[in-house]
Amino acid sequence: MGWRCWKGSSNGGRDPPHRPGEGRGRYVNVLMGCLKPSVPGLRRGDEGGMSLIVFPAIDLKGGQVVRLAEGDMDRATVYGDDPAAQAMLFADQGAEFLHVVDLDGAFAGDSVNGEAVAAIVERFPGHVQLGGGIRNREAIERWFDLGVSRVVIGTAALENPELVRDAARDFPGGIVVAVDAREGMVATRGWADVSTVEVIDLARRFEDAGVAALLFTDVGRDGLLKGCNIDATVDLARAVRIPVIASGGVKGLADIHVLALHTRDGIEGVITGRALYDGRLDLAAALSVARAA
Ligand code: AMZ
Repeated sequence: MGWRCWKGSSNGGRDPPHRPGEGRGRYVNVLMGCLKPSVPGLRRGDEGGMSLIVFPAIDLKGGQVVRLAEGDMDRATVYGDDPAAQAMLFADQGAEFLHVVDLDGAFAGDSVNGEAVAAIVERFPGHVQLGGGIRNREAIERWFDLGVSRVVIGTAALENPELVRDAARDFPGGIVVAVDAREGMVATRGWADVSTVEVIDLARRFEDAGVAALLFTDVGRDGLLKGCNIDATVDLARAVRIPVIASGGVKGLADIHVLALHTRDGIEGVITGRALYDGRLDLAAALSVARAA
């Protein structure tokens, strides 16, 4: 099999995404620990895994590491031109998981920063979660083949839900659905389009599909350091049985701390970008707070 998400081999067949032996046990444990109490036989915390996953973010635009404000490509701050080096910096600070977005890809509907993604996957010793422009089966399989651990699907989740359902069935643990919200409504195509579908409705469509997680981003806060929209994130997590990853607006350690207190509600992780790059949030401290809660 060419794919490399973590379902499929040991313990009922899960095997590592791409680096044999590295981190796989922890990731599987974390994921198992994130299943909510309503899932029979697998109660969160049974394995002792209550940590919030902190995903440092690397957003790619034109091969560079950037942060946008509210997803606007014209409001990009460039933080570097060596994405793989940035990934290694995060690894050096203790990151085991990375969230990578191909921003050009999200707008174009196909991979644009593939070379940079490949370089990151090649050098980052942990697990890479990738989104942006992944809209068909071929793209999904290509990224798993390359060593990506989880793929994030946003636009296609709204426009082609069968793609997500089939992939979630075939690559258990490997598919994350992005629910990007502009004032509660689902935004797609680089957040340039806003649909008439409410976030919660989109989330519920995948309730029984076997997706690994929902990635909830409050677009109106993204890159603005306003603080994460904890209430909306927790509401979503409580409304579905799928683990939820919080994103958008994280400004400091307090966000991490509060989200970590909500792991029992189904919050699996948090994505943070600008706060790290601007030096407002220390990654090692965030990882430590996330583990301690
Ligand atoms: O910042 C943006 N304009 C943006 C962004 N960060 N647009 C899309 N995305 C991210 C989503 C998700 O992770 O949060 O890209 C992914 C979805 O891409 P797609 O191509 O599947 O809709």
